[in-house]
Amino acid sequence: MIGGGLGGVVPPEIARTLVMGVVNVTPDSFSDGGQWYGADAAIAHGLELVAQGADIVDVGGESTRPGAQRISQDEELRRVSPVVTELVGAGVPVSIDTMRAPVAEFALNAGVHLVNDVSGGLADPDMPRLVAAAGVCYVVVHWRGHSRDMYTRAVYADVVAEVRDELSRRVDAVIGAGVDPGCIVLDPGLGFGKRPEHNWPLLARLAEVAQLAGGTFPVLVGASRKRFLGNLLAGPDGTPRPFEECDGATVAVTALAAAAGAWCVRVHQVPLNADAVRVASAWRRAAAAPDAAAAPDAAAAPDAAGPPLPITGRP
Ligand code: PMM
Repeated sequence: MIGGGLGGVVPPEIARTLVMGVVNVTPDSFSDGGQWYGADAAIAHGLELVAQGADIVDVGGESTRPGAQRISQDEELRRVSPVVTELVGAGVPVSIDTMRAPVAEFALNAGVHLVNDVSGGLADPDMPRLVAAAGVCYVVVHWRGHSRDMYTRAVYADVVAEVRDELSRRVDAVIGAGVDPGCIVLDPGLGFGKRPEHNWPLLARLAEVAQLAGGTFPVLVGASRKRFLGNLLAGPDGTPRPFEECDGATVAVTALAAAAGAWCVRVHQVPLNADAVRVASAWRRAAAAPDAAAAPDAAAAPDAAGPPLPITGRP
């Protein structure tokens, strides 16, 4: 199937990169910590993101910013449960951003459509079985350990080869736990145990990240407002650009990732990124069949450049 998929929640005729809007119900996330900390503010923000063009809303209660300490499971549940319940009840396609199976279980019972696990199933070994039983999509993120000391593990001789290899092992493990291969989405885990010099090659070689021994998988890109963008745009004295002034860079990454065939981009600021994926979609269609380019989000384009990355959802 071409298009968003997600069990039919995102209309299958959408043949472009999906936009996942972020709702961090946390006091301390990197770029929006504290902004949507209260349930009412978080719910209103989720609805606003959908109105702005988000296809999915990603709700998370635990910050994974570099150096972050873990919170308790009860606290995570307290933060996310009203937000997930309300947004699902309002008909919003929701993904739960958690490393904990009990939190994912609550969200699945509430009706979320996607589990986004930044540890790729490593933080909680019960997660893959739970996702398998629910039959939902599973975002398997490349991860080497918790945020409190993740930079100590940011050591790579060949980052693309190592991330692919480690993702392959996670994919084998989650399939072994019963997850349908057609429900797996890969994520290179930008910034998770990676420094700027590791993030850029992963972005530039997304098609290789997508192609593992077990097959070619949809890829999610989470570059939005991350520190490596601020570093790229640092001032003459080397001071990183503040995250709130990195939305232009995020949109540029979105356009390039979408043109390369990314399945989804996870972003904090939706409107401009939603525009960017439409631009990339027209670009891809024009490259494939010039006369088809004007049709909005119509037929899927074969890949404009490089090896194919599928824009496919849950079968
Ligand atoms: N990054 C963050 C949180 N969740 N999920 C996925 N799949 N990929 C990511 O890159 C990712 C994520 C951290 O970002 P934030 O705290 O600034 O929202």
